[in-house]
Amino acid sequence: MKPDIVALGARAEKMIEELARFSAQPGRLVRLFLSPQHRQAADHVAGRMRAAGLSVSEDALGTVRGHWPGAGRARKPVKTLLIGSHLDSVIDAGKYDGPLGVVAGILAVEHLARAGVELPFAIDVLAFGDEEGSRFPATLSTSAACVGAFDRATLGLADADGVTLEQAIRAYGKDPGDIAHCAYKAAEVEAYVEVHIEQGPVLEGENQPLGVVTGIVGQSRLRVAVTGEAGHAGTVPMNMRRDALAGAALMICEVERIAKAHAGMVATVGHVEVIPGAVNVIPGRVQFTMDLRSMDERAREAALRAFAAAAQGIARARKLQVDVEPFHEIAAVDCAPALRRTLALAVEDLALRPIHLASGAGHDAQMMASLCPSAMLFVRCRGGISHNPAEYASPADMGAAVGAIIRFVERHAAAQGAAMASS
Ligand code: HGY
Ligand code: MN
Ligand code: MN
Repeated sequence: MKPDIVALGARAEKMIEELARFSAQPGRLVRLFLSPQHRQAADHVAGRMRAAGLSVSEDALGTVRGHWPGAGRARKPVKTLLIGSHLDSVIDAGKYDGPLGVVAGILAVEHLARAGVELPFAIDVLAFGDEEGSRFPATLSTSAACVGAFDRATLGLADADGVTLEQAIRAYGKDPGDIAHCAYKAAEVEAYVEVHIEQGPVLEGENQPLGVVTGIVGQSRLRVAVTGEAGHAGTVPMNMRRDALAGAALMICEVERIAKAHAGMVATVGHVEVIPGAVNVIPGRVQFTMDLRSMDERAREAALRAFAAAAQGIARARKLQVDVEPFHEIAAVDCAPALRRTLALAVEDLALRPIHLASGAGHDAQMMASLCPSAMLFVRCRGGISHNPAEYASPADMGAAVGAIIRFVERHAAAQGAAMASS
């Protein structure tokens, strides 16, 4: 049964709109890990999974898992192909970043089930809840639990209201003691594939709807605290000041200079807090975050060392104290070559030209790659805009993505010589 990608695109758009309603704030999309809005979105996704013929469960960190046996009459235990993405969002987010991958997985499996396609593996569609790290100063915790790499030290991390991750898990109705049971065994898993809006301008520039991801950048997130001395803005002579913000400003310029000095590297200072933050007080303390990314691991490590040295030098010259605290680190990963080839063939089956590109954004696929071969399919992003309510993927492109995932699954199964599409 050939998928109707126009109809699939329209349904994807409708499901995306349905999920976009679950936000903590009117007028903008804010959906944080283990929040009431996460609960609403998870329940909605569970309903859509059941309607698609999947059996639904939820693990100890709230990941919704839709299971389709797929393997029909296979007698021997089969592996499971994982298709997923995340439901949580950044603050004032676009509505496609994350949900598109969950919706695409549900629609693809629903089509395969209704077409009676028999596969040599089962499929789990996964809706993760913590890819963005918008609530707690950690990220990828739900996919980390699925690969058996959850860091229990993060249970003590607190959100902006002082609620710890452990308290939030319990308030969500789960038991942190069960997190170990979230993990898949590597021997049970076939592969992981994720559909995601590109969040960049490459596909639009190539005038193509779909891209096959070659690899995902390595990432370091740090908190930098600069301590000087608060003082009266009118009475302290300039040469006697220990102005934490003036020092931090020079350090932030170093972030930009160092990133520009390394090809392909990006670095961002996204949050700055000035204390006490009064117009007539010399800032006594500044805290800022730093997000540094590169496909080149050695360059990323060298850049971190260069920044630490520069920050210490500025602090010494201005009699300030600077503390640099890494709080998130994940290595660059290459997507599995065999899966990339199958994805590219699946895109060509739709008479489209697959574009091969790296991901500057982090994804759950980066974590899943430590468990099994992993790959990503990107969907064209209007203007390359993301982490912004203007983010947009067209129904036609989303339909093509679902069609490509359907073909990917069939090709992957056929490659094992076991697919038996029903008539
Ligand atoms: O920051 C990222 O790259 C992802 O959107 N969390
Ligand atoms: Mn995302
Ligand atoms: Mn994101």
